[in-house]
Amino acid sequence: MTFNENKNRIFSDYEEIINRKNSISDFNNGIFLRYNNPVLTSGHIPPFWKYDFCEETNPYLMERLGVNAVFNAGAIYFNDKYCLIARVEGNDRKSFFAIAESDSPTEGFRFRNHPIILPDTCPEETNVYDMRLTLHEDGYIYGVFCSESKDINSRNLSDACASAGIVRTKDLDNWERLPNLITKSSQQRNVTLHPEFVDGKYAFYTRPQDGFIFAGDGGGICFGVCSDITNPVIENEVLLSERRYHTITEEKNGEGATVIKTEKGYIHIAHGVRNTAAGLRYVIYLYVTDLNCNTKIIAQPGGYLLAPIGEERVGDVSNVVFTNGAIEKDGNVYIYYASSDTRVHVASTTTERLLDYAFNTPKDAMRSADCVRQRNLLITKNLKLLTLED
Ligand code: M1P
Repeated sequence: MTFNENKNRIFSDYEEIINRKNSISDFNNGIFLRYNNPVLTSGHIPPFWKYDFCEETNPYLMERLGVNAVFNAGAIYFNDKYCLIARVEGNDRKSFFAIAESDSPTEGFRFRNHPIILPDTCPEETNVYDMRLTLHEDGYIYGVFCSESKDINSRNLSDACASAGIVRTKDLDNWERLPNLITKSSQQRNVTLHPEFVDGKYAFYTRPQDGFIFAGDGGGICFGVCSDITNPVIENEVLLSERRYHTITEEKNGEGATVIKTEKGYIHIAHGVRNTAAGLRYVIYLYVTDLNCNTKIIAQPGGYLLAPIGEERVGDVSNVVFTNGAIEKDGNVYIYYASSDTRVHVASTTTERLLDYAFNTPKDAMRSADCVRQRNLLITKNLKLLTLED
């Protein structure tokens, strides 16, 4: 194959991926729909981000800067487009942010020509990832993300520090960097900004943690406020969605997409983590908070909303589903979730279905004996309805 033939092949393979139609999969639990293709993969990365297309300097047409994975995308509907700000991870393990947009919520996402240039204000910052996008009532779109640096107090090469970086924009082109969030916890990840002022203050969902990987004494997802977003300090974090023994949040949890406001409460789509002999397992769960009291949970179905299945279970960090972005438009909800730190999928549903799920799914009964009682109530009711013999 000549250089030019090879180049044409690379671009036509890329266009085929971008223009691939998506279709609803056979999965059906009444709560949400899954789609057959991921909406973003490393194949969606423009070839000119990876190859040097100059025949003189790259006669073998090699990838010079490969991309390993595209995952954990923040999401927003902006200027009539569904916009995803994905975590793009190079072969060198460093992540950066890039915007992919489409007229459709479920297919056709194309990255803009350049990744986002974040103001480089923290010399110690080594890696950035997992941006949550919030259109705040102050008029800005905020991006809150994990800013990671080496733990200089530890001799262990793998010890790192996570904190919450904050940027804001009005056009998704020009980004202003604010100082990292300060809380009493030594580390923070999965921090998400609430879209409205609460008592005149900016409000955040946080996830305090003692160490980089494990939450330690961090009890779960917390809520805290700060008066000045340009000097963001949270003095007091109130525990909101707690980790509990022998549940899907036993090891840790974290706020996901920015909350969706409904007439019945704020819908939160978060992740929960348990430990297993095969490593950590990440699932997505849902809870609802009171419109008049941000620290009061008014619905929390037992168990998970969405867990990894099929190819979702395999990737760089297997057995993981993770969301940091959802878009609600005209009552339809698109949950963008990544699988196994490798690719981004979409699940579609409606606010009506999510509220039905939230308020009518039994709570976690917490003990096997109570769970079987709970299930038997359902079975007995159904046997009568289905006129089956008991
Ligand atoms: O590897 C799974 C996820 O692990 C982290 O999430 P958490 O802080 O809850 O453990 C994040 O690094 C996330 O990016 C990643 O997908």
